Amino acid sequence: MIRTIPSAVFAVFAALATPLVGYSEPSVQTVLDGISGGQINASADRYSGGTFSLGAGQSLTATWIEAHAGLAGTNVFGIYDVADPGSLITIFSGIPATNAVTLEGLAPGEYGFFLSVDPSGDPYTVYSQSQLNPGDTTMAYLYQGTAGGIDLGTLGTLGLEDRLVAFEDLLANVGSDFDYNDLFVLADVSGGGGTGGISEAPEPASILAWVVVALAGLGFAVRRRKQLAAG
Ligand SMILES: [Ca+2]
Ligand SMILES: [Ca+2]
Repeated sequence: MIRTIPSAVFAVFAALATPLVGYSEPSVQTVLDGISGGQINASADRYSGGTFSLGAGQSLTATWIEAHAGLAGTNVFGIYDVADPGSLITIFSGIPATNAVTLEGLAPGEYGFFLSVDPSGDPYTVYSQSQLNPGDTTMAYLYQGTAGGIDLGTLGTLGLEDRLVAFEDLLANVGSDFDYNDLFVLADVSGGGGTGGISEAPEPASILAWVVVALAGLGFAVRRRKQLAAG
């Protein structure tokens, strides 16, 4: 199923995605304030890396929020099975035309986020599990929601099982500024048997069974959250 993103919403993201030369980049806190209305503290609430869980029958809707990086146009974002970090599932390549993508049919288990970066013809991939990065460097801040859910407006609701991811794209050896505002993505876990996606044990299963079943608009994502909250 393909849904059309409401034009007004798309216009907002298109504006955010426009490269601006010489502008002053917003801090992680500024971005989070814009997303959550001040409900998330960039420092106190953050996890320095981490993962998320998918239970049986649960789906993941990833929403590309904004990026503040010179390489935003070529950075590749996705997820990987913690049991097999070499197997990457690409979700967004560069600045996507469609901001929200839903993945269904993923094997239950523990997943991490990756960002593939090519700063100078020497590409690399960094992971939300810091121990997978050179020098165990934290390259992603993760923000978890609450049982009641943090209202993120048009983006939906950040529940316990969901993650808001803030990536740093550059490693130290290529001149990183470690501002962690290079890409923001909301990972919204929904559906399934109401396990919350938290307690499922990691499973060494193949992730080959996944399929992209929908390119969902933001309205769709919001409805999914409301259904989950109601259920
Ligand atoms: Ca940046
Ligand atoms: Ca950066």
